[in-house]
Amino acid sequence: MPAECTPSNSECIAQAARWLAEADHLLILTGAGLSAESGIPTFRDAQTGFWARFSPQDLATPEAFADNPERVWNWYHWRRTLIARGGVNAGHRAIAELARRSPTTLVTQNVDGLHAAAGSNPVHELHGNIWRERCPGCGCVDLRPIAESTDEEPPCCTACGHMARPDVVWFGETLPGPALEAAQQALERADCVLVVGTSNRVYPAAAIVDAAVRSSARVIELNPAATPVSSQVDCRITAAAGTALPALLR
Ligand code: BJW
Ligand code: ZN
Repeated sequence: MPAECTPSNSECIAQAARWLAEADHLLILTGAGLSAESGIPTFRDAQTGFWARFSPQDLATPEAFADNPERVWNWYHWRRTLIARGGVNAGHRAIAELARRSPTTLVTQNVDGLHAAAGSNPVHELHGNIWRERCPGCGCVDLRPIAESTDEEPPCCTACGHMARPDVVWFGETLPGPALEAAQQALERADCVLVVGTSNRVYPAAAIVDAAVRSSARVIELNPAATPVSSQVDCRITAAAGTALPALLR
């Protein structure tokens, strides 16, 4: 039975800050809402989310890439310019600081690389990284960061010449095993789970949160809007991450 965090956000923040300080092992799971205050759109927010303007079937599936790689690459080039322009925000920095204070596993659905830019290490990226490219031909991953440009030519693999693709996880694709395993292991030992800025609708990432609310860990959700697990978490902070996360440190 969740200890409903009804009174006010400031009381919820005080409660959550105590739980974070007491945690022996903290699991943090983040989503697009964390980077919203960097000016990077989320996916599912009405009006402002990417999926309010673009069809996921046309941009984030292997079929879309096979059908029109230029369109897909252009979208990712444009998103990289938004990320480079926005940079890290106070929420990314606060998460890096939380991980310095307690043993923490940081798992993100975000592909923007902003956790690492804020100093978090390691970062377990469930949906890949937009700054890397991968070759579907020979499987190699180009670890040189992709230049921030709006170059419209899809890049080719330097090893085999096949057209490369963004190293991200599209619908219908499996998630990277090591990141998923890190999340599952952290779930087994975590006594506190902080879920920030995700709609908890995309599986299997959302299954991590489903499992957390069934576990004995204290689950804190930080999101201005309700999600499918909001009624089951132990503490719900309905605020923007860039404000509430720094407040949790104070
Ligand atoms: C703020 C804020 C602020 C705003 N502060 N908060 C079980 C049930 C149903 C379906 C499935 C299932 N299992 C699998 C599926 C299918 C599918 C899926 O989940 N579909 C559902 C959407 C219906 N899953 C998959 O296909 C996955 N693969 C898979 O399961 O493989 C297994 C398999 C393979 C083959 C055969 C058989 C099985 C892969 C999912 C890949 C997701 N990829 C994307 C895009 C690619 C990466 C990229 O280009 O960026 O990843 S989709 C998009 O959604 C992106 C995100 O990482 C992901 C999650 O979104 P997120 O982060 O939650 O963002 P939003 O926009 O949804 O929410 C933002 C939240 O922030 C909101 O709640 C706001 O309120 C909040 N917010 N401002 C704090 N300032
Ligand atoms: Zn190749």
